[in-house]
Amino acid sequence: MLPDADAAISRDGTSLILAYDHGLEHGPVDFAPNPETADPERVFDLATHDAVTALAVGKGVAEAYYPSYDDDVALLAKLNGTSDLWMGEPNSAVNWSVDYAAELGADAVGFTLYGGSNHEVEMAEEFREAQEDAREHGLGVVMWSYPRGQGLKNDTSPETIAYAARLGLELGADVAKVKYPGSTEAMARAVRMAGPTKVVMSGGSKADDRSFLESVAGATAGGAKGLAVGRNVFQRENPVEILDALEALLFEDASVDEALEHTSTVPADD
Ligand code: FBP
Repeated sequence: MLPDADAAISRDGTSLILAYDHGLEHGPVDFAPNPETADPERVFDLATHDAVTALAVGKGVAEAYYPSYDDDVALLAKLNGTSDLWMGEPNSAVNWSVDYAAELGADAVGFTLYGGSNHEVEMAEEFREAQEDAREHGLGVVMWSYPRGQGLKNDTSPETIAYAARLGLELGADVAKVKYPGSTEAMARAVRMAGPTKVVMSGGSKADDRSFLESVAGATAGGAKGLAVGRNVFQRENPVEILDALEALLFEDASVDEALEHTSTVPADD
């Protein structure tokens, strides 16, 4: 981890990364709730929202769309990814090099590591190459740190998430993106384990406005420096509203109730 390596994808040390690698990771099913979002241009337009500090996409989408947005959007090049059609032990193909990502104008690179998978060793070796190449280009490195595989099924227990965050530090990530472990205390432990590596919360499947914003507030109260979110933004009927709410929560010190005023959810009575 290098100080300020994430500066290009953060604002005042906090990141709101819009993740849009779902067409690869999950397939078209993720676009069904808001079919317009199958069109990457819609999501690039969303990424121009002031709240968004970077857009995470794979190579093909970056190649096709980023040239029209490179003045307005910071590119987080998601280097590896595998489709949901793959039925083997968790693994992720490296789909583009850091050199090519830099050529396309990337501001940082992203890499999934499935700690605990039978493929952990090769993934860690691939991460090592990407991390060192990123250093040569002066690019920050974000690790999607998702322990899973063998006996570990998408585990979000506090101990597993603390380990996931620690893997980010141990392997040289500037930012570790981990699932929300369910409480502020558990997130605080993960943040402690990550040391200088910043921890951001992974958005998860779509939740109602209040629960989603409460989990973001819980994570940041535990020291998380923002979030990387996909479905909880682009699957909403009005993604701009939730981005307004996230901007208030992450960058303007708003409470959850105050942030909810940007959405159509009616705040609870006192
Ligand atoms: P979400 O906010 O939609 O959960 O996106 C975050 C993310 O890490 C994406 O970048 C990725 O496509 C997806 O989650 C992977 O989710 P999982 O592997 O847990 O199904």
